[in-house]
Amino acid sequence: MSEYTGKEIVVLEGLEAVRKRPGMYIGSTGSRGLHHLIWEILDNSIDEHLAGYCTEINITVQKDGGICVEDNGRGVPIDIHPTKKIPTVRVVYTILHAGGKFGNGAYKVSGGLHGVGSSVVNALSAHMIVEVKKDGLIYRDEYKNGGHPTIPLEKGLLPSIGKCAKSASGTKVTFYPDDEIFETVVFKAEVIRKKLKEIAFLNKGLKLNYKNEIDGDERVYMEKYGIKSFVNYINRDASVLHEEPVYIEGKSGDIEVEIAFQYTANFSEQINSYCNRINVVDGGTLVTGFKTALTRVMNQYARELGTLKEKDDNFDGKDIRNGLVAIISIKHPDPQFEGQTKTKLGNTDAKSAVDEVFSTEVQHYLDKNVEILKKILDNSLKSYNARKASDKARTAVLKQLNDMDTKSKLAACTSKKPEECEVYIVEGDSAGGTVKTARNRKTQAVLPLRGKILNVEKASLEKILQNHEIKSMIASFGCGIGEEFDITKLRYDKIIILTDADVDGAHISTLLLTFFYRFMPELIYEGKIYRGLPPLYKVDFENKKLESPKTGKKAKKNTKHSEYIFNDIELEKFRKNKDNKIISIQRYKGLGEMDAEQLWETTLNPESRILAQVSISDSVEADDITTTLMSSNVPPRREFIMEEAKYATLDI
Ligand code: TSJ
Repeated sequence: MSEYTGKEIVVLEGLEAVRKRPGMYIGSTGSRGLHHLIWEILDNSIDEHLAGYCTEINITVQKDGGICVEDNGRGVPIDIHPTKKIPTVRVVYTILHAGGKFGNGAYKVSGGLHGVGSSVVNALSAHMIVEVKKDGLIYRDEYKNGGHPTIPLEKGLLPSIGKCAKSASGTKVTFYPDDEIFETVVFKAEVIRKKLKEIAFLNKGLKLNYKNEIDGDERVYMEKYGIKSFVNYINRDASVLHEEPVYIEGKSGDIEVEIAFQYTANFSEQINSYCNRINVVDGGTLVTGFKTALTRVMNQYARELGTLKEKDDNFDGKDIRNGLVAIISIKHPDPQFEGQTKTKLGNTDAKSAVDEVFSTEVQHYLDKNVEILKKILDNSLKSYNARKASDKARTAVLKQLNDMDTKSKLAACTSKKPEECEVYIVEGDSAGGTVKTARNRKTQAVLPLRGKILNVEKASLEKILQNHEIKSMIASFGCGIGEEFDITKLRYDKIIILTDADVDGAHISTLLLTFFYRFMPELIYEGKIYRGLPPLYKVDFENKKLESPKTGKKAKKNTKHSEYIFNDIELEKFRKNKDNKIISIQRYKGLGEMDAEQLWETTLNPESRILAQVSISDSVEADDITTTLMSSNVPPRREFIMEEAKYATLDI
């Protein structure tokens, strides 16, 4: 113990500061902060990989609550630190801001703590052990209660605790988060797995061996094709214009550039960018370089191949990025992160490096893969034409809309108070007719649609705006579309889609929802869209236990009842109920089979109908990627969710 000098006490005061204000260093002392500890330790091994010395990392969630990270890099230096006069490894662990300041010219991951992570983790751990393998020997250092070393030094050096193969080297860290600091010290397997998947995508060829001793799970994360696989993963459910993502790599000066991209049939664009494996959420120079180069190269090709004629304007960048999914990953020796949240890359040399590498390499690639080039140009041309047509079409259509009311088949309601009005959009003229008879004329309007409605994902804007059904809807709602949309002008409190309960009906309602989502998304966000749920069955039955509809008393003998049933599960439950003696089951094939009275009772009457409100939710998959990976520049996968407002079947 005599070896501990006054200096070390000052050192530990540094770590004490971390323990006093943990939030300042790791964001929070909740679950998020807890997991941050692992990322901080892992970052060191990933740095070692980036420096070219580490190919494999083992990550173990231990039964005793510890986390063990072990790499096969060079091993943290154990020699005496030139100024601190203690082993470098102990400097790394006990001196705040000491991390990453040794070594030479390697790419530094500046994920949050700029290399100070290891001492912060130590400060917030009840117990931490580090083992270094180097030159045939194993060294061990150990700390307790927030960074207090327990192992006495010998002549300023760590004693070796054993031998290993001469060729072996690496660093192994085991730490136990301090439960006096953290609100929870329980690690979540799924959070760790997601992070490892992200790391694997961004570090092509790096092998991550994950082992969870608590649930017995063991996995290997390794992506041989790196960001190319990442693009495949993002597009796993999308319809793609070319099977293989395009992959480009190259170097400009000391900046390394890697880009993978693939076109989908979607109308959105998604560009994720990373600098030194850190997600640059707000893009910056590396994204600008990519966009500039892509636009220039594609316009050049479009002229050469005659996709654009002499009289035509150039493609807009947006035309070319329609449907694009791209990952840009660069390595930069001195990244400058800008903006309030430090999530935008500022280095101008990153822009020129990406531009240079991308434009050169993508041309090599596309010259050899002309069929992909043609698909991209064709896709850009569609967007270009739609854009040109839409400016004209939009003005023309909006002018027409004013006198549409009379021409459309809308059966308006008499009330003009939006808060009490609703409009039923009904599949087919005949069902529409019945709804018109059955409805409450004061508050319920009806808009019958003929046949299938246009798929707005597949049609040009010009075509969409000429479509009669779509024009009818725009005119009836009264709130415009797109940029001119104004929800305060909406004439109805509820827009209710009513289709047959069959495959065609489901298809029509999906097409309608897609139209709303693309052109009037606020209607969905504001909860204005509903689906009416017509019953599937009407069951006539007897049941002694039920009260008599007339007297309200329990019936002495079997009493006849009718019940509408809205789905097969309900029907099954009904059948299993031994008290029910079923007389007959009528299956409704469509709305048209009900008479006006039945339709009112089951589907229109606000007192007894069942509505499902449509909302939009991010669909989260069990093994999907974390928020860091799919961060704010990435539109999450969206899906329509119907929430049934009322489940009960109704007794009549
Ligand atoms: F820092 C730490 F303790 F958190 C930690 C560091 C944890 C883990 C799991 C691994 C590491 C780590 C550090 N792995 N590999 C390294 N490499 C170095 O620190 C190192 C080794 C040699 C040289 C050199 O210039 O010779 C330079 C460095 C940065």
